[in-house]
Amino acid sequence: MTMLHREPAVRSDRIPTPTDQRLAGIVDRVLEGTRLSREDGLLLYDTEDVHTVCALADLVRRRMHGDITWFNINRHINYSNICALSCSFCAFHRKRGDEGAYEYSIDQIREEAIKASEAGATELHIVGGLHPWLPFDYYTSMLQTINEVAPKLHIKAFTAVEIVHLQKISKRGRLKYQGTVEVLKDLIDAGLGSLPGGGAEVFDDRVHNEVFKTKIRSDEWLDVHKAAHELGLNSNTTMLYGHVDQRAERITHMEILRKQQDHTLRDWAVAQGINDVPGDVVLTGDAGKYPMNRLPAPGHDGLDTGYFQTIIPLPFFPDKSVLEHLPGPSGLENLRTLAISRLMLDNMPHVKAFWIMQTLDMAQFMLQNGADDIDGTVVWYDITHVEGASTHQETTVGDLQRAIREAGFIPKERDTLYREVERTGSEWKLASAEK
Ligand code: V47
Repeated sequence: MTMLHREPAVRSDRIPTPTDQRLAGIVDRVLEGTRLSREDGLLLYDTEDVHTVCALADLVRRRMHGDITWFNINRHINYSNICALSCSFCAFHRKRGDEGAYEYSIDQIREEAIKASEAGATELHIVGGLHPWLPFDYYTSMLQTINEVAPKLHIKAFTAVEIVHLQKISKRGRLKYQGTVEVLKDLIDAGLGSLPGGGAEVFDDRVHNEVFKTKIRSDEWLDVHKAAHELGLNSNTTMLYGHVDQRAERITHMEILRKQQDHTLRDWAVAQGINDVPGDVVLTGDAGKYPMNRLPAPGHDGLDTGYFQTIIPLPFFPDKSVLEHLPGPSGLENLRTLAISRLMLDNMPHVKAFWIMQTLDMAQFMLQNGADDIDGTVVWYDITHVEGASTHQETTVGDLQRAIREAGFIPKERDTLYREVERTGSEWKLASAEK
């Protein structure tokens, strides 16, 4: 893996004097590269001085990634919207026989994989509902078929919620954690490359009971990702906020993720002599105290496991859900939440502004306030339809690059594991391949 060595693009003198004096300590800690506390997180939400919150997030983002913004060329496949659950925030789920209920056949998935590969995509992002009747071998056949027809495509598939469902239907493993490991091994053998971050929602029992009671709880979600990391898979994480959750509960969510990532990265950090390990693994500090822009791919530079690559804050989109009466978060709340995620999640290499849920216009602001990744070309997306979008939610590479440049950054294409991609038309290879 190639480490990019460059000087931090933002100097401390670019941080304006806070108009809220209570932020002075936080400014010092961010400049020092010291971990922020829960109280700091709450204050970042409480303050009216959003400008300073965003400027701090931008400083950290530029320390880690300089002027680069990552994007990828991908396709989403939502293989079925039939779901045994009926979460009140979700407008995607249908029951069998409902109008609009669908499931892809393996032949349809094969076709989509061929089309994606011919178009030069590097990734398929595959998620769906908890289908009550599809057997376990539907899922392994799906992965095997994609691998056969498009072996270069990285398959990022199945949220932790789906993995637990697959564990149940595959009847593998009498012990819960061991069962997760076994089902993941089967999926890896069939071609699974990483886990997406969906289904995390907000790690809080009160919120869980109110809006997604039948879904797995935070401990199970975290265990699936732990097992994936132990097996060498990378994964992402999300936070679906702005419905019935309180801001303090979002900070709890961030603290829980940070703690799990500390555990995952501690051995690697000790091997690298980073920070004051064992303890916090802070990657957002000054140059020299952390690997300049990102963690190595699993299996490199003393890192034996996978890890969380990216936090993707997802603003709740109320339309057509049971919670349609709620307003959803405002643009400013989205910006603040993204900036706070960057500041609190100091051991998460990347922060993604998923343009489909933020809109491309808003995602541009987010790049200037903590995000270093905008996701990809997507093409088909059925889970949310922001601003009345159809399922065809595609943007071109040109549009992504233009949006990134206009926001003041240099667009760089990545693969799913954040390795730089070199491309001529639909032909691509990893930039590190020739080095
Ligand atoms: O799991 C569902 C959320 C997630 C709504 O890993 C909603 O790279 C807002 O996880 N309003 C799917 N959000 C999206 C997701 C994702 C997206 C892009 C990249 C990655 C990645 C992951 O969307 C679901 C759920 O948490 N969701 N309904 C809604 N009404």
